[in-house]
Amino acid sequence: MVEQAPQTGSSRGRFITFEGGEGAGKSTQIKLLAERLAKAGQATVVTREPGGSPGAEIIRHLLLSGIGHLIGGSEAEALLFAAARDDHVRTLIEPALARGAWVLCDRFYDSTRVYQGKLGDVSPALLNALQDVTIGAMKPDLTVILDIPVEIGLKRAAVRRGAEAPDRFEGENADFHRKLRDAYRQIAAAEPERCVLIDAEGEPKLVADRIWLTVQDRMLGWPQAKPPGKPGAKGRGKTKSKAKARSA
Ligand code: Z5A
Repeated sequence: MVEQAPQTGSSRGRFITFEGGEGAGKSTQIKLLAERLAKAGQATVVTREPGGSPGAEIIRHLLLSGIGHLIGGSEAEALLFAAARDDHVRTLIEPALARGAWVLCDRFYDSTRVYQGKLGDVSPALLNALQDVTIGAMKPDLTVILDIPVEIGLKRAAVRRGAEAPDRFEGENADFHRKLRDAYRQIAAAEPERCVLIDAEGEPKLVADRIWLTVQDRMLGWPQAKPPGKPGAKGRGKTKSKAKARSA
């Protein structure tokens, strides 16, 4: 966890989650958004799942080693992810939001829905029950889904990994990653109020500009300039602000 700026104000903070397939650039983009929010005077907490709190980081080691899957398949994994999330939400996310910080989280429950649900065949009933217990009504204010062709994402991840062995999830084949991408696109289409699908191809700064426009429009209530990466589209991106006040 990294706290980027001193706390200001007393209202409840904003909760943004980042999702996407392998190598989509979530960590890179969270860092860039945290820097921009800090410059805008917002206190931000950067965190991740699985992990983010001391207890959840211990469970992270088990999960990435593949032991959860080995003992009980996707259901056991879903239970372990839920245990980690429960600790993370209670000890880190809720307190940070309560003191008015923005929380930027690398993966959250959409990852469970996609990896353990869509790809692991864990039943919606179990997933819903786990979601009720771990997060209740505390849904993210915004979920940024980074969308990238599978081959590009896998190439990026391989470069970053270097000589290290792939973990339990990185070791899956290209077909798995294609289904993953489809599943995330379906979530984005089904929940447009909460989710935004962002084209994650291009230089990190360009992708960061795309995300920043959405954050300004949906959460800061600032008018948009022009959508980056679309020369000649000046002014087309102007929309009425959808900024919503989050109850304290
Ligand atoms: N999982 C699950 O199954 N169920 C759950 O409920 C949860 C998680 C919460 C956690 O892996 C695994 O747990 C995850 C799903 C599962 N498995 N997978 N795969 P993790 O935390 O170790 O890693 P990750 O979340 O998958 O992250 P990632 O995909 O490996 O990386 P990323 O954060 O999306 O990307 P990055 O680190 O920012 O960038 C990757 C490389 O690309 C790096 O070298 C960057 O410098 C480079 N990069 C980034 N952006 C760009 C651009 N724009 N151009 C060129 N190069 C770039």
